[in-house]
Amino acid sequence: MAFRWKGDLKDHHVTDETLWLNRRQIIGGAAGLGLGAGLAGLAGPARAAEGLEPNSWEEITSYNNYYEFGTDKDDPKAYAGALTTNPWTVTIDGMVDRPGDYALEDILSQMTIEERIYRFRCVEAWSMVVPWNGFELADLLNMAGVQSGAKYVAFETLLRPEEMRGVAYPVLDWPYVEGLRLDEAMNPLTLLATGIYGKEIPNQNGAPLRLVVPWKYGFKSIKSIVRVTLTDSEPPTSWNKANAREYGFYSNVNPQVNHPRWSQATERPIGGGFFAKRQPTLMFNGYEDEVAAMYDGMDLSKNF
Ligand SMILES: Nc1nc2c(c(=O)[nH]1)N[C@H]1C(S)=C(S)[C@@H](COP(=O)(O)O)O[C@H]1N2
Ligand SMILES: [Mo]
Repeated sequence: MAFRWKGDLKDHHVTDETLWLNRRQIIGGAAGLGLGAGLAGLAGPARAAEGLEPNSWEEITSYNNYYEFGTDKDDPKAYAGALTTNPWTVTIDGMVDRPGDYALEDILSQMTIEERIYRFRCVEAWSMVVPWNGFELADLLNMAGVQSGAKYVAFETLLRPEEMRGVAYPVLDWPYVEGLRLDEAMNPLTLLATGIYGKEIPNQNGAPLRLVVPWKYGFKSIKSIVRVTLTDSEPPTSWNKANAREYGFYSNVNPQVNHPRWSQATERPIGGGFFAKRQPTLMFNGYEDEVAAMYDGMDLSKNF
């Protein structure tokens, strides 16, 4: 297998800048939450490359940003266990043919769960490599039937103060909201994750359903999604509302466009220790071949 169940960036810095996407079909259908048993006998990768070494389970699940549970990196692991994720309903509304409140199990029964090993780059200039399990957002949108006038997709995180100790503080304007342009949402890289390392996604990582947009800064990858709305106008996004000068709608990873308060040219790989060698940040986080065409003709320093 190209995939190794080991993550140790101390020994394996990511050097392969070529196409690395490991896209194996794992299993589809309602059994999607019980992924562990499905990992043998996978279909061959549609596109694969060596070189991306996933972080460990421990690293991925104990160094998190999920402000609904607190703003320290270890708060989500400590407090997100309070969140009830079953039953879970996702409302799909706006410009779709089949709006409604969809039970997550009904959604999963129609989706194909795959494994995707993606780079993950936070705007704070740290990074990981995560072996996600999930399905393409495009498949969910096609299930609901996107109407012709729709141009954007808006997402909303659950807001349940009795289970989310962090929302007592007005750090952000709750609920957490995010958005994508429709072509970004339909891009085959854009994933709705339900698992990590073949296990159910932990609460601190956004259970039971979180977005993963690997060429954008991590804050676009909204967690614990309860609403998906198709619209014809650019939706508000939490970090842009909090500080529009620092966080734009697009938030594509770009080593040439610095954050007003720090450089985005390099990043600190998690797992290498605090004094680990920084590594260069890649244009579109290494996914330039797959996504650059969507931004042809756009000034990326203005549309940051
Ligand atoms: N609802 C919600 N989604 C969120 C966040 C958050 O605070 N609340 N933090 C974002 C940020 S800044 C990052 S870097 C990633 C972190 O994902 P991880 O904890 O799985 O690494 O989640 C994103 N999604
Ligand atoms: Mo982030």
